[in-house]
Amino acid sequence: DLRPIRSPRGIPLLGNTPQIPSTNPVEYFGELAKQFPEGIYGMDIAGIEQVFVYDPDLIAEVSDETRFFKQIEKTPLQHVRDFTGAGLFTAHQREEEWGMAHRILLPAFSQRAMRNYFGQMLEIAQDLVGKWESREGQSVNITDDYTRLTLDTIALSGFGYRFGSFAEEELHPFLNALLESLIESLRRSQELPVMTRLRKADAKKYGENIRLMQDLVGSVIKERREGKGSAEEDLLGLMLDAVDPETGERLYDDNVRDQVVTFLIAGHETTSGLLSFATYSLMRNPHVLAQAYAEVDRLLPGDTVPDYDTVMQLDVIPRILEETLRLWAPIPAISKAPLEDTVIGGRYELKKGTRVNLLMGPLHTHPNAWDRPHEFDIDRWLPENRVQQHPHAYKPFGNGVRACIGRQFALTEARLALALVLQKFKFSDVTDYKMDVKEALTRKPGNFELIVRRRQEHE
Ligand code: MNH
Repeated sequence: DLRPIRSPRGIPLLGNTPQIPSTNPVEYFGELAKQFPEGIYGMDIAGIEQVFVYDPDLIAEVSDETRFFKQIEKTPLQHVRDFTGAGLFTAHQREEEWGMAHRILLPAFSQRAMRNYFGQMLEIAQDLVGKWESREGQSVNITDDYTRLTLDTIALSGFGYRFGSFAEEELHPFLNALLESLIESLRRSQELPVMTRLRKADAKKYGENIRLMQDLVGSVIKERREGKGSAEEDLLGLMLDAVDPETGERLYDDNVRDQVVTFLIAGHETTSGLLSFATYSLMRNPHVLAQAYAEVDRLLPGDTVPDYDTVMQLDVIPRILEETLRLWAPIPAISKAPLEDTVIGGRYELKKGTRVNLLMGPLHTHPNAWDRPHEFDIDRWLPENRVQQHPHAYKPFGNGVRACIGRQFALTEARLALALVLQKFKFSDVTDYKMDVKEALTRKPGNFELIVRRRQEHE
């Protein structure tokens, strides 16, 4: 009993291409979902048929790794490869580099391994606190400072490299090069190659930005090889020295470079977004903020310096992060493709290789899986409520073997940062900030500023 996958009305020849906005396209795809309550729709974009899915039962099928895989072709990641190559995030499943790096690095991302990074995470979180203490009563750009935090944290704990972002008024040039490269790669994925070839000046700038990122990473690796910087078992140490148990080989030099660029990107953009959206959500939900303050004052009274075990005892803060990832997933969509022609939901035909986009927003608020879906309710994440959840209605870290390797890292870092920030500061939102999402490969609040003040006793 097959049924066609419905589509928004398009235009002859051009299909749906002209209706897709160049800014925040995923937000637009989420809006369209409201017109297709069946939880799936299709669109013809630049001559390629794409499918959008957000019904939890359909997502359960798309999450079946015997039927679907992470396909890089036909997605923007194909162009992101211009600067991350066969790094973990953008590697084709068939590329040997993916399996080698995955096997070598997986132990470094276990919950147990997080203890090793904690000292460095704390050091950078204290840099953030120091900056905000010096801005008493002033407006700070929350997202930019969380970006400094997360970039400096992954660079120091992963590679023993100090960006020193908190000492600078401007964000590090690496970040500008990254942002411009991401924009260019997304643009390339939305136009015909003939158009890309005409934009000669943009191509030149793209090349320069990529060189800037690769040169920076090259010097990090060189310093390590020359024995400067920490030589411990951090990510870089593993990548340079460890032997893959399956092939008996080390990672190739170019691949180490691509992995470091990958981790610098994947390791900071998303966590910065998470912390920004969490702070925003706390401002909007004062009763939850009060619970968070109460928890911090109980576990970290006065100026107690957090240690790893205390951070692992937090309960309210982790639930704030889970709920933030539900309503504001920093990666708003991921793509999968069927390995062979298949049918989902017993009725929708998908051809092998079709780009199937999982839309986090509509999935994470789907009425079949969530009560009061748009309410920020951290009690959903109490153990007794968790067990009743739909098993495939929450995918902020992706799915299967290609799910986020840095999940524990992100959550440990974010728990610590939020706890420390709440121990020290209160915020006021005098401009009554209205959420203004900015999408690149990930999404973040744009121009999110708050006034920071030190908390006094009994506040
Ligand atoms: Mn992360 C893959 C979300 C933090 C490193 N990450 C993914 C995917 C999602 C994701 C979704 C799957 C993408 C896809 O299917 O195409 N990641 C997050 C979120 C946070 C996050 C929401 C923070 C919050 N990620 C981090 C951190 C690191 C990291 C921190 C590194 C320290 N992530 C990765 C890598 C991959 C990945 C590497 C690719 C893994 C693979 O394909 O093998």
